[in-house]
Amino acid sequence: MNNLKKIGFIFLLGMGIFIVGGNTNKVYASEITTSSSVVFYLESNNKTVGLDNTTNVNLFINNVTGIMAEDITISYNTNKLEYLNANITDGINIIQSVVTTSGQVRFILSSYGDENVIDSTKNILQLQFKTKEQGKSKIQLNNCKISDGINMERNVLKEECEGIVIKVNNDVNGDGEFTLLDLAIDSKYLNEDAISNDDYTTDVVVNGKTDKDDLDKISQEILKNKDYYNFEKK
Ligand SMILES: [Ca+2]
Ligand SMILES: [Ca+2]
Repeated sequence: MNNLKKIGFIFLLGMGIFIVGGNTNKVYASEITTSSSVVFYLESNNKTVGLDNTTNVNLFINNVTGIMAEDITISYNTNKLEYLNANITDGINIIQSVVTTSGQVRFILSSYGDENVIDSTKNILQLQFKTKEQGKSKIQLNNCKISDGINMERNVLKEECEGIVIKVNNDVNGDGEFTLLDLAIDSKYLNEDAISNDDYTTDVVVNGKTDKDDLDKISQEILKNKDYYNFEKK
């Protein structure tokens, strides 16, 4: 190795040590990507819903500024959920919406003029689904794009999209059958606002309240539940 090569080698070795050493406590600009920041996400007030009930799911845009248009595909399992409709927020237009039979809805949205440019977190769509099957059901976001109306148009990465899991409970406590316990739970919360959480779905006859109609429906279902108590069997 001649002197010139030696100097070059030492220089490169030094740079390598510097870079490796630097990585331990330095964040490079290229590492600060929006991939750690969610651009689109779904949210619902009721993550647990009764069977054959409707539930609202809100689509939010987040962590972006200067956005004028969006192309979003929402996918779900048609055995578990039925898509009913979508409402938009003021200032946003649904230019196109396409529903497939395989469980996808695509929305092409745009802001209504520059005064409605999206500069902060915003709920842009309210989607309504009907529950069809007990269990957990995912609603996902795919193939999303955004544009600023100047010169930027980009795909929103998969990791920048956050879907939602809806838990569909047929009965009150979600064990899959109506028994006396379901009746007892609703009786405990009678005449209070409906409870919808990971443990209970008290609003069996949906009206936002835990009420007498819920008790009647639960008791009818208990009578039908032959696995629980087959009263007529001698
Ligand atoms: Ca139950
Ligand atoms: Ca009710």
